[in-house]
Amino acid sequence: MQSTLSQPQKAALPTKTETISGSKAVLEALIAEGVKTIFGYPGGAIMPIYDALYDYSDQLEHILVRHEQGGIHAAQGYARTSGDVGVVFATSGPGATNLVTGLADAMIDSTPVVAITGQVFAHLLGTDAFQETDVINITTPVTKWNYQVTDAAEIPAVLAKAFYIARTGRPGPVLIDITKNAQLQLFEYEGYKKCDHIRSYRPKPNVRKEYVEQAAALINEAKQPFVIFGQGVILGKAEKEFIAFIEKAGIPSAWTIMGMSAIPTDHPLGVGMLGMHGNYGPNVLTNECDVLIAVGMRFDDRVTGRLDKYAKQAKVIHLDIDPAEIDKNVKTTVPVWGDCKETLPMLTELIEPKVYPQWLQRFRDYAQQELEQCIQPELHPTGEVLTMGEVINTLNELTGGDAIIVTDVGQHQMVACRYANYNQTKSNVTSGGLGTMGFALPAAIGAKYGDPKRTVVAVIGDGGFQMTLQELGTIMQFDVDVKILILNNEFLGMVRQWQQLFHDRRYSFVNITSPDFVQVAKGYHIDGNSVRERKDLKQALSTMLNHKGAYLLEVMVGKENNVFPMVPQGCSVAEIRLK
Ligand SMILES: Cc1ncc(C[n+]2csc(CCOP(=O)(O)OP(=O)(O)O)c2C)c(N)n1
Repeated sequence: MQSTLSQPQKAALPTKTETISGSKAVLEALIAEGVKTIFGYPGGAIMPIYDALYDYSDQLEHILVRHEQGGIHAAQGYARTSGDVGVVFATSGPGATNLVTGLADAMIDSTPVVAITGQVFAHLLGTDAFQETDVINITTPVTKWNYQVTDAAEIPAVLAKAFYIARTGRPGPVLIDITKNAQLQLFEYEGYKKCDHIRSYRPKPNVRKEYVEQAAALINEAKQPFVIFGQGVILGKAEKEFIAFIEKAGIPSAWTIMGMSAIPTDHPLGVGMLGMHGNYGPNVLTNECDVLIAVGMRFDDRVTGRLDKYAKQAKVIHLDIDPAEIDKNVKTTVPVWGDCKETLPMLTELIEPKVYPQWLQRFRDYAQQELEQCIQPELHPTGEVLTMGEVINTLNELTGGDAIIVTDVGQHQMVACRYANYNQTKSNVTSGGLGTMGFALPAAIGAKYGDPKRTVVAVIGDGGFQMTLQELGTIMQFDVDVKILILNNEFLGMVRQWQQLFHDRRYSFVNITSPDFVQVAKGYHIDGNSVRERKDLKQALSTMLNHKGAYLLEVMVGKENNVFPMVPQGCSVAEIRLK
């Protein structure tokens, strides 16, 4: 990967007041916040910031994406693998509106991103000026906070607030819109002060000990407790605390798609993935546990299925940092509002060490049924065509579970998440809540910048790849070492599966033609290959992984390969079907 940076630089903070431009203040703020990489795309209304950036190339690395949507997905990928805030720049009007999907995606998946948009001169606001859009109103529902700056003197404090809000509490995207006059304006700069408090914003509540005690009492009395966890464990950097908790409690634990990789896939208490295409046991047994302990997850409808038939028999303990999540979808018996990095150790101290061999065995029995009826046929098909599962399984063999897997949206996403192995945290990057096709390729670029030492494999469908394939240009220009694995079923597979199962196989506009992906990659000077036969699969994957630099591998898979198990929409989790 080409890096224009040598060593991380210290922020060149002035020791006394000096006169600087608003644009320079923006870049000083980024440096003071520890930002090293910006994803972005220039344009008229953000030109002063780009002009200032010209002098900062030894301190800030700017990755020129090919579309602003690519920029924000890259910033999201960066945030997800680095554990820090991703930053994206865009110009006003179309540049800013191109960020909207990514902001919505970051909002629903709690991803810390700071987006900085240029805006027309303040005196032109409201005049339908060239490339003027009311980005503040457009992005209000899809940002944790947004703000328009019209005076340069506001910039340091506003950006300090932006980073504080993006990364604290339940993280999320923040958009700061800066008018061109404010970027150009000179002002008396008094240095940058990081924000650590905002009136009326309480990112971290004081934990109520009595609720932790009530939760511990419920857990200590439970006969069949079950832990379900989400990305809150990763965002709270509480993986160790979480593992200590489940290991002392001895409780079987299942992850949501966003919680994946918080514990190693082969952890003895890990019983698999929840949700519509999750594993059999954790879905069925949600409706048989007596105490359900939800940690850093939000009871998304894809996880709960039909709510009026969800875990009705269980007492529910919900640990979450966002009070809005408690009682939102599922009525809680004991709410534990707080940062799970704090609440989990408090709970661990109060619980008795236990094991539940018979209860755990029930998960294993269901896993065995799933293995026989679902997994074995997927991994060892009798037919000639490759299945998505065997591709991911072979990838596992070669990466040993050490790679970061970035997925797009569709069948391949569900298969990648179900079949990929993870040894370490922050290894699964996917668009969970919004389900944004086109996410994976740019997010993989950001994921690589966020954790450059690790292998990054983007698993993408033939449909989703065609949504953001222009980012091959970014990969080419900045020599980004991402491996692109396209699972090509010549269909918009997930929609086709639903049409097959619920619309009498009326395949309405899901037949998608693709270009020669290998030739497309070659046009961007990226090597690649395409395979369709089992005998070639392992070698092709190995060549991809061992290739120096980016590589695209297309694997032709069964056209009507379906993803099972599945909880049909409108059904209870207990009605999950193996076929
Ligand atoms: C931007 C966007 N448009 C439409 C959809 C609806 N959708 C969900 S999955 C899917 C099919 C994806 O097809 P492909 O990328 O080929 O992956 P596959 O399901 O075949 O693995 C579609 C159209 C979406 N999730 N995102």
